[in-house]
Amino acid sequence: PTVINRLDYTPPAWLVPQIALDFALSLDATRVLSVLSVERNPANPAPTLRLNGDGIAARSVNVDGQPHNDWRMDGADLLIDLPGEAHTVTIETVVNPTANTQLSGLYASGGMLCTQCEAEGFRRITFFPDRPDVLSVYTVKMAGDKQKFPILLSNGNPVASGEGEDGTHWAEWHDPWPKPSYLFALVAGDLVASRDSFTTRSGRKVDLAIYVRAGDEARTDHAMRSLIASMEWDEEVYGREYDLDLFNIVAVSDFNAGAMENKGLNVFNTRYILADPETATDGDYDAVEGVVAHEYFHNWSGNRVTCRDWFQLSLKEGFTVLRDQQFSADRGSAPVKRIEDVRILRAAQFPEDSGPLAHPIRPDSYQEISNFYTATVYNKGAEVIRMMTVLAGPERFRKGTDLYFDRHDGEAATCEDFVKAIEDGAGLDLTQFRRWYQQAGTPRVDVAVAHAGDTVTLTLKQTVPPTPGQPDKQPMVIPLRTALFDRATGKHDGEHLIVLAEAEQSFSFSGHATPPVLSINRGFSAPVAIASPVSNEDLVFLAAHDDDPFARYEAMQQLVVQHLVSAVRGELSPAQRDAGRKAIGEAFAAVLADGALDDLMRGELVILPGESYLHEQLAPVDPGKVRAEREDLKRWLGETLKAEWTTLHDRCSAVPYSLDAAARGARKLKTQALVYLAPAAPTEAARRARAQYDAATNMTDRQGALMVLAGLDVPERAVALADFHQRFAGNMLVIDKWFSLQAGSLHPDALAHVQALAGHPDFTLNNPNRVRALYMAAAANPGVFHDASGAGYRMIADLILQLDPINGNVAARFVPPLGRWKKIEPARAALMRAELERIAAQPGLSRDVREQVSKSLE
Ligand code: BAL
Ligand code: ZN
Repeated sequence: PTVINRLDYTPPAWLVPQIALDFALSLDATRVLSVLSVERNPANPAPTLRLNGDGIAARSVNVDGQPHNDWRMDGADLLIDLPGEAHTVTIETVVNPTANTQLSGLYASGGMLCTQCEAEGFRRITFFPDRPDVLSVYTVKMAGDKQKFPILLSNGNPVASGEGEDGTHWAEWHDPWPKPSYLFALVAGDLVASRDSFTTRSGRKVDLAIYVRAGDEARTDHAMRSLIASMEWDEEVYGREYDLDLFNIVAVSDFNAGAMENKGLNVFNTRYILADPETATDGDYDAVEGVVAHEYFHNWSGNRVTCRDWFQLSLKEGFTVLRDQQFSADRGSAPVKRIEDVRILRAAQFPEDSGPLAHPIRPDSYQEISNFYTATVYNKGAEVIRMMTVLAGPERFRKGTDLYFDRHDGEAATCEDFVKAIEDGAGLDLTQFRRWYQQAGTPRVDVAVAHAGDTVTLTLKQTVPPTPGQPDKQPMVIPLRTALFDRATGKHDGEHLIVLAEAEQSFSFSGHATPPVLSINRGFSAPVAIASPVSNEDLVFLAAHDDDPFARYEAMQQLVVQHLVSAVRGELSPAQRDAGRKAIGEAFAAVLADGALDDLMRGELVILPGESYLHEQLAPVDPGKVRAEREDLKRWLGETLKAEWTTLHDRCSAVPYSLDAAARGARKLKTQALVYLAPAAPTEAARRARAQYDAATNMTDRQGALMVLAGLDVPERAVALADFHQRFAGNMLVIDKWFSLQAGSLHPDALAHVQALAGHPDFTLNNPNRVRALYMAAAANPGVFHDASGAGYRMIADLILQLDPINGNVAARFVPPLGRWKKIEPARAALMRAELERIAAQPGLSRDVREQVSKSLE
């Protein structure tokens, strides 16, 4: 396989300051005429113009207006040797959008045409130096059937339009901002717009439009409000103003990812645009707000300052994830947002960091860049920049980002450029900190606490585990917000920022006559795993008293993790099991009774650690035992606190629907109560769930009730599932929920349900949302995936093989769950490995799947 290495970067030999594209649109044969103004790049004197291609053929090549035959192919790329300094190169290609099931490049979705070019889709449309360091001013003309494609959109501003012959029309767009090809977009289809406007702080009126299919426009209000709020927030918090007279969003049902930040023309998965109370949960509302903000924020962190090469992906993604997290924290409950973000990191990124596909946030090599749109590059990337905010404080960090935007506006920059700008602007020395960009693996910090006289000494030892290609690691810079609580008063004497920079380091604090209770990594100030021997008693204390909400949550998690890990390992005597449960029960009861807590936060505190996070604490893992112990604890909590859960369910059921925090908190807790009652009192839980389902005025309540019913072997289950399917027939996003709830359920026959659902008339491999709804939920459900027979592994391997020729990008996303075999107990591990070998033996795999599978077998 061809491996691309970060250190092999060379500048392009030719630049393309201008490109004019002309599209004759058709669903199955779109003709693309591309006129490139090319100029020699003084940074690289090579004579050859390399135009990348992928699955396309040049119908004609002209240079400076003359037919040109002196070109050659190098694999899929078209090469032309050019003398002199500047030329005009014209190339004609024809593409078939309907046949493009990969959904990369120009493709058809339900009769409309749209594009997805990041990372390397533009080369599937026309030949071009398809690399992010070639920035061009685009002029795009498109013509097509007026009935089929009444709306014609591209980046920038519309400059001309008119009628053609035979029922056709045309439009021309011009984007004044030079951009790389991955930010190009074109949309043509029968769409309706919801419109609004925003006036920037310097007085530019920006017309906003969200284009959707007719009938969906009533579900765009939340996305529009989120867009306006994002535009305001970026001005206030980062001083970033929008730079065009219009901002368009298009929602499309067939989409590989969540959304795409094309300049002035964001293209979104419908999932992150459409929301109304009846069809979208509170979580869906938050996701819409977060993704709309994320794509909007890319206008500066990504578009105005873009990436030099794809190894720098975290430059725009890590930073933009941080920005969207900060925005959502400001819009709602900051503590709850932080907990959710850490939960995602632990569930998705920690396993990446400890598996065969581990890579630094700035990878050193890749075979297929699509495989590096990962939780590491995105979420750990955000955590790394968040640590800079902890080290610098908000004002100094802002000086750093101002300098970054000033210095690199209009450029294709590197992660190093970002770090240097923060260093210079914020006045930090990040020399050693840069290791976060180089070293993969989640650092582990072992904490020992000693008390003598009135002094407490913390001895911290860090270990960065070996990862593929990186056997030896250097110490990282780890900022840990820390507090020492006095047991008697329940208070601490102020927070300390400890910066651990050596392999082992001690920190002393005086003024503690008695041994205090340690609260460390408050707010999750560093993306590390803390190993600290805290007694159950102290964890119960912190869960009740810590003034840092994240630390409170963390104490609850640690209490449960310690117990479940020991239980799974068979280390608990009956007396220890009782004592562990008693401590957990006490902490839960205190949380349920604490009048000072809001319900949103209460809802977080009573969520048990997820199975994937528990798996990370165990090696090798027996997923069956983890499931059994976790469910048994849930049942015990359901029984022990039955009166509390039923009272809670009654109280929360009386709160009317609104989007305010109190009502959202009530909805969250209402379903949590059912989650605990379900294993303890299934008949009672099913009755309550059915009542919640029937009385639901909104999707949060309805989905929550259905989730609980889907996991129970009760008569209400089939009735509610059938009702849901019939009630929402035709609404693709809601039918996705119907698939996913069944695939993710705790029902003992969930695997058989998934196998049957694969044959359901509503199932298709051609729609990524539908594939993910069924199979990603199944792969994330240990009860299905890790079925001891190996049938879950076989099902996912079969899916990968079937999906790969249709959509290699989406197929490759299913490899990592199988790739975790080394962490799993030997019998299952052998079955997982055998499935990976079966996939590897298949000829003609996509580069995406081939890379993931071969790395997973190493
Ligand atoms: N750039 C790909 C989609 C996103 O991260 O916004
Ligand atoms: Zn992004």
